[in-house]
Amino acid sequence: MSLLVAITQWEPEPWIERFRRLMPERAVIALGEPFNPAEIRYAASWKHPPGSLAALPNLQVLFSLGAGVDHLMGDPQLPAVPVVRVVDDDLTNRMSEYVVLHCLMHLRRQRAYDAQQRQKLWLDDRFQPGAHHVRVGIMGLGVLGQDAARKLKVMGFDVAGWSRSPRSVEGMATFAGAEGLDRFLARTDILVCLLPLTQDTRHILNRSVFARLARDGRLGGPVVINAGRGGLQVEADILAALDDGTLKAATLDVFKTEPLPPQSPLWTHPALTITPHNAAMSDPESIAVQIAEQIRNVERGEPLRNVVDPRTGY
Ligand code: NDP
Ligand code: OXD
Repeated sequence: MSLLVAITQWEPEPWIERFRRLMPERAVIALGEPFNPAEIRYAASWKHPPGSLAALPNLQVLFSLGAGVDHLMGDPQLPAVPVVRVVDDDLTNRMSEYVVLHCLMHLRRQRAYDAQQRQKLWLDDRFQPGAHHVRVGIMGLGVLGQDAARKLKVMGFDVAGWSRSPRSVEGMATFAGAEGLDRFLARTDILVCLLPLTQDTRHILNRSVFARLARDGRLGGPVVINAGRGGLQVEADILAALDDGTLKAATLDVFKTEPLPPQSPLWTHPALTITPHNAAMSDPESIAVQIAEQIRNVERGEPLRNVVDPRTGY
């Protein structure tokens, strides 16, 4: 009944330490330590090396340590067991903080004032539209998208959302599927992407989508904020759209290649704000507790929560 913890790109120690503290009755093994594959019933992964979970004959459940599961779905040798993802209030709150922060930053032109401060320039341009004049469109109305939408509405933004299947969220226009996309884009000044990366969403943030955003908004051009996944965006299209005015500005937390390579032109584009994939970090403290609880529930015969649908891939 052991748990194998397979983490790359994050520090594994805080996770291992918490799992061991929470489940003293079972072995918690870090990938790289010696173990008997037949004893592993559960695995917890953040970007495990592809194939490293393939030969576990008694594996029952695979836990993603993040909300997104594209890092698992990309493993051609992924074991055919239920995949459980993170749904966590702390993570959700952090993402909403990020989305609200960056929508407000674009609304209040903070990057321009930062530049002015460096030059000791006192230029009060006075042109600041109210949030109620700015239309935010959230792509992805799941756990994160809905929470961000609610908090943006509290700030006064005019919020709408787009999802795969029709969703209704109180006090907000919603659009769904390919047939709803054009109308959604046409009423959007700030496009916030909180989609999962799947076969259907890869490269959805492309030139054609940018060109269909509203051109009559109060920000002087459309803005894109992507905190979903790097694979959702075509980075060359973002640069070209910023250069030719199709986009006014963008905030990116996620990239095709992470860490973003030093030679990437994204780093230095004046209209881009870049953060290092930390819009919403997984906190080992709360997430390890949830996983330990799910394991205990499974062993009592209770159903798993937050199971990924293998047909949709999220
Ligand atoms: P959910 O699964 O709860 O929601 C996903 C939403 O995307 C749903 O509304 C879903 O539609 C919609 N969607 C999926 N496919 C399509 C499609 N083809 N067309 C239109 N809409 C689609 O996910 P979360 O909200 O929990 O997380 C979203 C993503 O955020 C994660 O997958 C991850 O990539 C990213 N993330 C990034 C973090 C960061 O730090 N940058 C941290 C955490 C997550 P429907 O409602 O119809 O199912
Ligand atoms: C996640 C992430 O998916 O941190 O949770 O990106």
